[in-house]
Amino acid sequence: MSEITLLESVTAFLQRSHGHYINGQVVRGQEGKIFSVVNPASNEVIATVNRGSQAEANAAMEAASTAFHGSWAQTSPMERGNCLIRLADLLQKHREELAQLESLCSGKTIQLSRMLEVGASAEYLRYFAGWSSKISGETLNVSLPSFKGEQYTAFTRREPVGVVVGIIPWNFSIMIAIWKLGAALACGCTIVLKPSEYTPLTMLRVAELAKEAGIPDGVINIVNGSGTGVGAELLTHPLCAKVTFTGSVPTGLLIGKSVMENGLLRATLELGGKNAAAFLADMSIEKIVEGILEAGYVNQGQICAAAERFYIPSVHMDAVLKLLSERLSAMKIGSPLDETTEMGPLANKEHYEKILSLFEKARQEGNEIIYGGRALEGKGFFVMPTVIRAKSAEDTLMKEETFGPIGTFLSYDSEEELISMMNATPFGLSASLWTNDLSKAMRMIPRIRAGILWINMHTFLDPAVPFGGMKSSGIGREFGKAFIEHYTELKSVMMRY
Ligand code: TXE
Repeated sequence: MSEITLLESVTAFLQRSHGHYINGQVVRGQEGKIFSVVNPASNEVIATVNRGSQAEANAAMEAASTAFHGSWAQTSPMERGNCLIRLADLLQKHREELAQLESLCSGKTIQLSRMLEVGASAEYLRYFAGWSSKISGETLNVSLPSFKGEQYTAFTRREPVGVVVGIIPWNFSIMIAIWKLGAALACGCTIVLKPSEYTPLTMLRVAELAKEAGIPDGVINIVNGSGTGVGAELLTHPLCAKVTFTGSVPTGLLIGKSVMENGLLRATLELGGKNAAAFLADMSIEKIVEGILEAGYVNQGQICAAAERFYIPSVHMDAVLKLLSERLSAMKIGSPLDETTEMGPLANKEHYEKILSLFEKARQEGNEIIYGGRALEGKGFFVMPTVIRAKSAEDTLMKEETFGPIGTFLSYDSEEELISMMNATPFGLSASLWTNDLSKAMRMIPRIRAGILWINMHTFLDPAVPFGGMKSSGIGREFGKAFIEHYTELKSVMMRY
């Protein structure tokens, strides 16, 4: 194992006493209320962070509201975009520092942290920056006749919703926060972000870079602490105009209920699922296995759009499971700070315990564990990448989101059977279909219920392509121009003359 050397700036940052970032200032918070950040590769505490309460939630919401009505409202759309571009430049300049911090907190391999948490985040910011100067309403023709010969005209305006609260999960703590922040700021909103209590550090550093990028104080605020504590304070705060959340389905349902009860607040909810990847019989065994590795095992399977249900033609099943097991056994599992590592630990102890209990459940239900299905020895939260052959579509592992490196497999014989199995779930975030027969794919596309459907690819997100769930996988869309609708209010103006 050869680990990269930590930068001095990373070691120094970890040693600081951390809290929040409010109105352009580092805020330590109240004494004695701290929680620990644990490195999941070693199970060691690497930093402590202040637990926010009502006082910090209030201060952040007030700062965001003052900036929304003041400095940010006075910033032209072009300059708003320039701010995001300068922040993108600074993310890239500090790429290694941010990537190392993120890998230490989340167990993500350093290569993925560099590429997605920092590299892709910078690209998302540049994409949103372009939109900031292109958000506008329409001029409309009034349709009804006038009574006395007077004239009418009408137009629409897109106005920013106001202060946005963003609740962030631990799986991509920079990139998902940047999705929310970029969309909000491009539309003229300000934001208060609450990172996951497992990964509270990196956005504190990004907020400092935002100040350096010239983003006015109060436009971006970070409050740390628990979801049910400070998270709930933010959601129910009278100055909150919109909530944007990415995370688990149960928490999403709670948040959805809370925003409705708090005066029909606007909400974007991007929740999990039980995404399907289906391979048609014309694919070679080699191509099927490459597709499965892409769809199910990147970042230890901790990607909301990753596939967890795999449907394989009966004739190919045994050969696919054999080759997949061989590929997984060759995968390098180890320290996230080793550049050659392909798979790191699970992100936190609670998640690790949940995955171990799901292995147990699969055994109890008589599923066949073809490969893996156990923890790896050592202090960190490592498990083996796992291949499970289900008995039926009713098995727990075919129905419940694991969010881990577990592929569960079922075979099928006809396309009708395949489509009905793919759709037999309350969720609908993503799906993929793999075939060389594109006319067959085109006929199947309208029948598959998922917010994003990939053909011959999986988990590839792009800022230009809308992303969000159907059914219980969420409400609203991120990216494309679809995001604008969710961060602005549409105001119609009619005039008689
Ligand atoms: O997620 P939560 P957790 C899945 C994954 C994992 C499980 C639990 O299977 O094992 O969810 O993880 C905040 N009001 N996913 O507990 O609860 C919380 O502080 C306001 C899937 O970490 O969804 C954190 O900032 N906020 C997933 C954020 O919500 C609340 C990504 C996410 O936490 C809150 C992560 C409340 N009442 C986990 N309760 C995906 N699909 O992307 C919690 N939070």
